[in-house]
Amino acid sequence: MLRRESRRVGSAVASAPLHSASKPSGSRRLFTLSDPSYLKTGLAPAISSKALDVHFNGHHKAYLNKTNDLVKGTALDGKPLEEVVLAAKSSNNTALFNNSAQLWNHSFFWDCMAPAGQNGKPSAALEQRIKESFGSFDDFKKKFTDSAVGNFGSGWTWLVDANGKLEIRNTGNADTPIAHKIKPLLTIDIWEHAYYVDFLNKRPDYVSKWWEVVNWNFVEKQLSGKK
Ligand code: MN3
Repeated sequence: MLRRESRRVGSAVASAPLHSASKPSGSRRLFTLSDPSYLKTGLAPAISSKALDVHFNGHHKAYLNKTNDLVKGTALDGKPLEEVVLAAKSSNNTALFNNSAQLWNHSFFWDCMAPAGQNGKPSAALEQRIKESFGSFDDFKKKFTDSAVGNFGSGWTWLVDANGKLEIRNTGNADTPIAHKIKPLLTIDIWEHAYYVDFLNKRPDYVSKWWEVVNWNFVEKQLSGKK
């Protein structure tokens, strides 16, 4: 979850999602992050605590700090993160887009996961939606996996709600569905930094294990619009 300074930032299992942004309440209006609830333990078998520490405290916080530096004193200071991402894109501010989008993407990504076995599988209602779009849940998993494994270079693979139809999309580098006004439901980070600590160059192994820690409750909440 992202909030401006002076507001507590929730965890991945708190009622408010990690990636939601709040308007500032104080005179200083920095984005802040709270630790994912599973930061200390990691997310076996997909992400060790060491890998998560590097990813969250190293990469994600670097995007946070850079975004705060870039918006400080500008017209975007104090705006919700989604607005910052869209404004950076429309003004071709590449540095701000890359950092703010990565800030958003990572917070969403942490929300998309929970310790293995906590959720297990999608609810019947969500599975039905997946079947309508992909034929079966297994077909969906295979298509999503193939997209993630085949996403060339650094980027993200997403399940999105594109005008009521569930689709799988790949984005490159920092690009994000919210920059295209498309609603993300689920994502996996396939930048090498997301899996190299645990799996070296074996992205397929990482993607395979990742399915065991998907937070289907969160995905369903995105689809229904409930927080
Ligand atoms: Mn990452």
